[in-house]
Amino acid sequence: MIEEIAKVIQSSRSISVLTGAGISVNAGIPDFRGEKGIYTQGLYSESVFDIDYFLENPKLFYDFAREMYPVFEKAEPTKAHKFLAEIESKKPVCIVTQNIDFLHEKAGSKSVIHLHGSIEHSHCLKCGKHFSFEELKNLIITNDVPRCDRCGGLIKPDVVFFGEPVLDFDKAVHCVENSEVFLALGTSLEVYPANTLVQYASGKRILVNIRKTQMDYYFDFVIHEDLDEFFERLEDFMEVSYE
Ligand code: CNA
Repeated sequence: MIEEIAKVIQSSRSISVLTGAGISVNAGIPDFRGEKGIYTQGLYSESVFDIDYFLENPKLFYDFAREMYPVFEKAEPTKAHKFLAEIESKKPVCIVTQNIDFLHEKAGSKSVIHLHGSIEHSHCLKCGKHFSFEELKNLIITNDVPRCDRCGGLIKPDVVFFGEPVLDFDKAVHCVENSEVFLALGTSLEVYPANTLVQYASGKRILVNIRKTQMDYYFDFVIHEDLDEFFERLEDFMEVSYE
């Protein structure tokens, strides 16, 4: 099957990709629902990422952020991230990511839609003042809940919490509808509306996820494997190296 996938990717004129937390697990960032995921291990509950809960009790989210920001900062792109960046230098590739890290950009990808926002920026909910990743990271080291130095308002990272609308969904649909191949990588396909993008794909659909998902049957090719191992193997069937 992998030989066929290599051919499909190689001969396509354009590719769209939906990535999920699984693509960053080998970079040291835990996912939600995987084997060692944040939910699976019971480390944090879904309410940490719920907007109503955050507005009432932001401390819980910031306890999580205090632990995770240094991990996000240190993380380096995986083989899978690098593969996608490299292939974009050869043909149009648009990435729709559910991830809030910036590993696609760190790997060199240019066309990235962050459906769920990113932790790169934050802003004050009262006066709108902008804070960089670095500024917020420093603020959360010394404060339980970081407050705006201009007006005292609550600062919120520009990530989409449960209960908030996703960003750029129209752009994501356009990108998926207009590509010849659709890849879904490292996602449980349980989060709406990102999981509905599968249905917009008109060309070949390829899923690589270490575990079975509830949407496997939508795909022409399904591989249950670690992503980096998959791309390592795929490379043997492609004409170029993606290191
Ligand atoms: P998810 O529901 O946690 O699913 C991740 C999937 O990846 C699971 O099915 C795993 O089995 C699979 N997986 C884990 N490791 C690998 C691997 N090495 N190779 C292949 N597959 C693997 O995450 P989704 O992205 O589907 O759900 C969307 C949520 C997760 C979004 O709201 C994200 O913001 C959120 N999230 C993002 C990050 C990040 O930015 N890196 C981290 C954790 C959660």
